[in-house]
Amino acid sequence: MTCSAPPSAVLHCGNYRLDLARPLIMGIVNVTPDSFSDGGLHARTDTAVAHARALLAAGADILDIGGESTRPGAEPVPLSEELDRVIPVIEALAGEGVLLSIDTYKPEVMRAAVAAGAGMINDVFGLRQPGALEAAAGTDAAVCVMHMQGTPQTMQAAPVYTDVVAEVAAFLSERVAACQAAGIARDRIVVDPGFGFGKTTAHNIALLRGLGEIVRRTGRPLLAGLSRKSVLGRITTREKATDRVAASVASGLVAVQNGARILRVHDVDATLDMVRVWQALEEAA
Ligand code: 7PM
Repeated sequence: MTCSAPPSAVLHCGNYRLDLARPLIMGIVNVTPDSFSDGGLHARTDTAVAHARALLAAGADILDIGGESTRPGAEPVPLSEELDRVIPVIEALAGEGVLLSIDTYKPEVMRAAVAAGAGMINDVFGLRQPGALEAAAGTDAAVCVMHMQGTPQTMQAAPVYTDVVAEVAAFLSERVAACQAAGIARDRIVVDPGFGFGKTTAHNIALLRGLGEIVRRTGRPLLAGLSRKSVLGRITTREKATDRVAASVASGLVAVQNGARILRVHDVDATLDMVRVWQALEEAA
């Protein structure tokens, strides 16, 4: 089931229109409990907002704000705790003139985040949790639907695919159809193969090589999240996530060359340099 239409160049995200003619950079903002000082809610909000502003200054086009409820291997965070983490950060950044994305799979967090100013919903469960599709459809935000085999608690135990590229493409096509059936217009939808979410090293490599096929089959703009991931640690033998910046940029370039239009990254500055190099070569073509 192929779709020959090119991914639309403009993504509708609430009041924002995102031009995807060039690859965009989504900076990661984790709102996590402060492990250094017990500074409480205000200190945590301030730390996250300061980090977000630094990512903006470095050239981020989108900020992805997460309360750490969807990290691989992580235990779920209670709803009230997740709201307490992310909503104050979204409120503080809502006037900055940048697209804010909420990283959540909980319908209540989606609604509250969009009400507070988020224009994109990033759901690692691909809007499969009860009520998530309806919650997203009830907003005018863009949605990023991601593929994951299993759950964050179990997914890395023993991932199995016959043809990982075909299966991820089929899953994402089904989720795009489900979104549209729920009333989410096609021009609001982004797809994501979910690097590291129920995938071995070989699966991740096959997906990176096959990104173009996923773009063609889904007919939607593709977001790639490879930044500092453990697959890059295994390939490079870099144990510390912060030592994986070069590998992140290298894999990001391959993703862009294979059709990715949004890169979800920690290292916005290095990623922007890469995108500029790629762009200079594109413009000379
Ligand atoms: C530990 C391991 C902590 C992995 C955090 C992670 C994606 C995402 C994440 C992605 C989209 C991370 C991941 N990854 N959302 N959320 N795509 N759309 O590296 O690949 O931040 S959590």
